[in-house]
Amino acid sequence: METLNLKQILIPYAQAVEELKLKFKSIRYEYLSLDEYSPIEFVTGRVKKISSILDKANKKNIPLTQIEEKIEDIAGIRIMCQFEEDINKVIELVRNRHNKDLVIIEERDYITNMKASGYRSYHIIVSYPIQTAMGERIVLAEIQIRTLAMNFWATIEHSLRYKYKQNMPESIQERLNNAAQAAYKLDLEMAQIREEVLKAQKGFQTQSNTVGNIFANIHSLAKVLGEQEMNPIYEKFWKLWEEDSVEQMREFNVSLEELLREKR
Ligand code: 0O2
Ligand code: 0O2
Repeated sequence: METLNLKQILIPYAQAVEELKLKFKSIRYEYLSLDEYSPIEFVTGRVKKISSILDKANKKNIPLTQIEEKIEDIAGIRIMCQFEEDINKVIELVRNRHNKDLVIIEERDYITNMKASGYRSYHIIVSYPIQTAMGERIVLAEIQIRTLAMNFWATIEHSLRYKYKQNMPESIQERLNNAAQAAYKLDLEMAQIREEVLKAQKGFQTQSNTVGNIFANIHSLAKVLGEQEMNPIYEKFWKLWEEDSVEQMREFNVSLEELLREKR
């Protein structure tokens, strides 16, 4: 009976996860469309499994009637960043939405205050309104923000912890501690070359957007120009493609836009 009710209780959480995932993925898309570097690398989300909810309720002595108020991570969103610095940017993005589409309930900084296990991540607990067929429901969600290195460590540690429960062999515990140190050092190292990586990625993104624009313009021109007029355009494109010059590609795209304006 309780399991049945729990199943029903979880329905709006699935919607909260889908909506929040979409919102953060859209932020990434927005940055990339503008040829900007995105502080969000990728986003995942999940609704906590009923068995994990029951485990947590049992461990923390939470009555089943209070699960929704007391278990804050039934809806979980995870935002991965390339660099530690990006995490601050994402935190700001979330804070700017406070009292707009979500309400921040609590922030937990396990980055400055690493957990004893070696776990590092920034957690923001939010309440999030869901419009359902039965009216508005407000659910809690946990947003975890972490770097790729933090995520790598946490994912592996989580599966080992799940496997061994309370009986993690000391040798594995020690290796995990070393790995946590290594992940921490990796983030420090990467921070040193962040500017270089950013420049390289921005160049690649600009080129890929310019090529996309060129294709769209060629497609439009092909509708108004004959084959003879289009052939030199195709030839020019392939020549520039081989030369791999972003600047020349951009100029070519400007000339295509002008041509398109003339022909319209
Ligand atoms: P793309 O085109 O792969 O970038 P969904 O409902 O399918 O949108 P869901 O169910 O949450 O998303 O999928 P999942 O498996 O949790 O992964 C979410 C997104 O994160 C997927 O991208 C994965 O490709 C991406 N992802 C997962 N692990 C990694 C990783 O280690 N590195 C990188 N860069 N991306 C990863 P999308 O949204 O399907 O689109
Ligand atoms: P899932 O769904 O398996 O990921 P706690 O009492 O520590 O369990 P609390 O106080 O409710 O949890 O909240 P906390 O610590 O802010 O966040 C809990 C979630 O953070 C965990 O969810 C993990 O996703 C992550 N987390 C916290 N500590 C660790 C850790 O030491 N290692 C790893 N890998 N992840 C951690 P759950 O409950 O594990 O659920």
